[in-house]
Amino acid sequence: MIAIDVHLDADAAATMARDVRAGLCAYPKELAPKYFYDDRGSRLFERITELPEYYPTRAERAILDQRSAEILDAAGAPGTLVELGSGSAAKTRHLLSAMRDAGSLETYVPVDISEEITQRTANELVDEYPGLSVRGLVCDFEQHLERIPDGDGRRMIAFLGGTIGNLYPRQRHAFLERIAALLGSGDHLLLGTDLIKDRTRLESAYNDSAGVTADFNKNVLAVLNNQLGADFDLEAFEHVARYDAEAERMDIRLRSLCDQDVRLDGLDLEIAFVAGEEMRTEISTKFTRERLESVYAGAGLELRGWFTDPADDYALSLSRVV
Ligand code: SAH
Ligand code: AVI
Repeated sequence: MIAIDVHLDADAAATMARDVRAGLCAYPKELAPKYFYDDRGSRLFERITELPEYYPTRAERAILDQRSAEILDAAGAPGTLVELGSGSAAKTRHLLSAMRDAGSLETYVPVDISEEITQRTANELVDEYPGLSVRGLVCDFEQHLERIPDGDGRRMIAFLGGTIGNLYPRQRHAFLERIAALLGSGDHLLLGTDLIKDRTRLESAYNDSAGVTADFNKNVLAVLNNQLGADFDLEAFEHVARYDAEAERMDIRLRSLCDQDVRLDGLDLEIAFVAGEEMRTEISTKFTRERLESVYAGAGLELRGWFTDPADDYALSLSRVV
């Protein structure tokens, strides 16, 4: 019932070492957001989704709660749900339940970089959905998308949570083109995107009063300490999150609170930070329907369905190959 393929090998460790070295030696310094997600990072993200200020998860859940049956109908009643960046699959239950109720549910394919959360999620789902086959893939979805198992019948590939917003435009374009190449003629992509809104709401969603987003952001330093033998002092950095209206994205950084040197034994590298220096750790792009339509068109996809919450804060869109 459960088969999980793990593709985080020596290759992944070498990629991480190369990425981190390049990012820390660049000016300005930058780290990729995929490195937030060790077990602690995944748990911190789960706590973010419950924060009063972080509306995207609630908005997406409301859409899935109300409209999963309609979405699946528009997608031609797929039997296989592939989910990229699946995490805890908390909201995915709405789709899986609607598939079960329609009698189409056969296979769920979670794809995530975090092995612990993928295993945990698979175990929970086979208990909750008797007869469900879970064929998970632990990998970097930007590297190993083509390893997603082929299935018989119609598929829907879901990429929820707004995670597409964490990719730069060029990465996003390449990623959507590769997804398009995986879609057969009856298959669909279901994509979650956060929508542009006023700066105050956006910035408070990423500067929560309980400090969970700050802990999540700093977790990337803990990951480097654990996996690359670094000696980052997490107390010597502060969380910064601002909306860049021109680029239409949140810009999330860590600011050094003092002049400091950090040693990364695993890379045989010593890096200096000056007081006030900012290192970007994530972007989170916000969209409009028009912008998304042109992003889809550039990747050979066409919009077939648009589902928003009542406040128009967030959208799920359904697309297929032109
Ligand atoms: N879909 C869930 C989780 C979103 S958090 C939700 O909507 O709540 C982003 C998820 O994507 C995390 O589970 C993280 O581990 C995963 N992820 C981030 N970058 C990834 C990458 N490059 N390859 C595979 N998974 C990735
Ligand atoms: C996973 N991703 C869509 C989240 C976002 O909103 O961009 C990650 C996050 N970073 C800070 N808070 C949440």
